Amino acid sequence: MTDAPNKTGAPNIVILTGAGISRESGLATFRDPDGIWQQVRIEDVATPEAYRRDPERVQAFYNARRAQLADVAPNAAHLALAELDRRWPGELLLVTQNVDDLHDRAGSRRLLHMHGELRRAWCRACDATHPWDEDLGMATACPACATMGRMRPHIVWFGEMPLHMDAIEAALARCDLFVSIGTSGNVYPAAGFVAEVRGRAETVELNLEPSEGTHLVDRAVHGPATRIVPDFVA
Ligand code: BJW
Repeated sequence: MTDAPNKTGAPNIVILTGAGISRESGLATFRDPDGIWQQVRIEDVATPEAYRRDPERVQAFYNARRAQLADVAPNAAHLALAELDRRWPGELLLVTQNVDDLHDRAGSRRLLHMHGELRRAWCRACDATHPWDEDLGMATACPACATMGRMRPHIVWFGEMPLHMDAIEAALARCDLFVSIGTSGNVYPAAGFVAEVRGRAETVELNLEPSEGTHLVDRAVHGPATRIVPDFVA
């Protein structure tokens, strides 16, 4: 680890998580052989064009994924990161690509969801976002402006700008340790974070298997997240 610039003396940490961290909780990843993109095509459910073409199909896909959250719970990897957040005296930012709420439920507080959240909805009429646990559909009215049929999942689809990028970039610029967990490194801009910090921060990958970014990191540990994440933060 490099010397830390903040006044606590503890290194500044940025942790990036992906779908692999939630797999042992029972949520499918995207690109594994049993992944979501083996069941549905990205072009049918995860682009603004898909939503314009067939909003009901897209809403149904996300309604089912939102409902699934009731049947899953944070695992040992989510809990270990929440414990690290509680005890780490320096700067720490957990950036998740995941739209599930397992980091939130585990207790992580210094957390940003860069691809949105299943449990929020966004009104395209008035631009407000709201906590959301129910199904969304064309008959859903916005609680703020009452417009019907303009509420969509608060999810970042392909071609849309990920959320919180200014805060993420600022944390990456200050970080001394970057840890990537459970992500294949296929989707940008998240896949580019490791290249951005390497050379000035220690970089670590924790993943079931080598990812697209393994050749860029200082250290890689491969295995299931529920084992290797608690070991790493202990
Ligand atoms: C385990 C494990 C266990 C399993 N333990 N590990 C070229 C052409 C076209 C576009 C682009 C291009 N180059 C770049 C782009 C942009 C595009 C992009 O990256 N495309 C690539 C496919 C090339 N990106 C975007 O469009 C983004 N926006 C953007 O760039 O805006 C800038 C901009 C916009 C407009 C104008 C100008 C600039 C937006 C990306 C949105 C991604 N959205 C999704 C779906 C929505 C959410 C949802 O439905 O849930 O987000 S895609 C999907 O992939 C999801 C994920 O967050 C994301 C990343 O996946 P993740 O988490 O890495 O999962 P997997 O399955 O890939 O990997 C899991 C890993 O876990 C594996 O490695 C396993 O081994 C491992 N694992 N079990 C530990 N137990």
